[in-house]
Amino acid sequence: MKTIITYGTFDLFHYGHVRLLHRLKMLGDRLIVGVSTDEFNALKGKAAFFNYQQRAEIVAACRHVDLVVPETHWQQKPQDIQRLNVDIFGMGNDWQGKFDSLANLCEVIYLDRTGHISTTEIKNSLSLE
Ligand code: C2G
Repeated sequence: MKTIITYGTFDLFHYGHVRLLHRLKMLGDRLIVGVSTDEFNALKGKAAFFNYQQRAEIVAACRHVDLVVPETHWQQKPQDIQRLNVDIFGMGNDWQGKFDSLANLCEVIYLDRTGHISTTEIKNSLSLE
């Protein structure tokens, strides 16, 4: 059983998120997603439209996702990797290199972001209407 983990806010869930989760799931058998809590988002300087419960519900409904866990702080990743027997940690490449320190615990990979879509772009285009 090969387990992959990724983390994020996943606000206004869109096809860029789906394509990342789909590609990650194709690398193994079980995909776990750490969804950032509202408190952690505040630490990241992000204000999500949907709250944690709503975002977690949406991500959990994605057919590529097997388990959702809360992401409450930056330093939880090593414990999650060990506790959940993770084989691969994956993120979009806007995070390229940022989590290489986890390579002593599992494989670390960065996948290309999907172009021309982001939560910020969605919000901006809606505010122009
Ligand atoms: N993503 C993507 N393509 C996009 C938009 C996002 O591949 N067009 C990926 C990002 O690279 C990230 C994931 O989708 O890996 C979630 O993106 P965000 O919700 O913006 O997450 P972020 O704020 O980057 O939080 O500890 C890690 C952080 O919680 C990541």
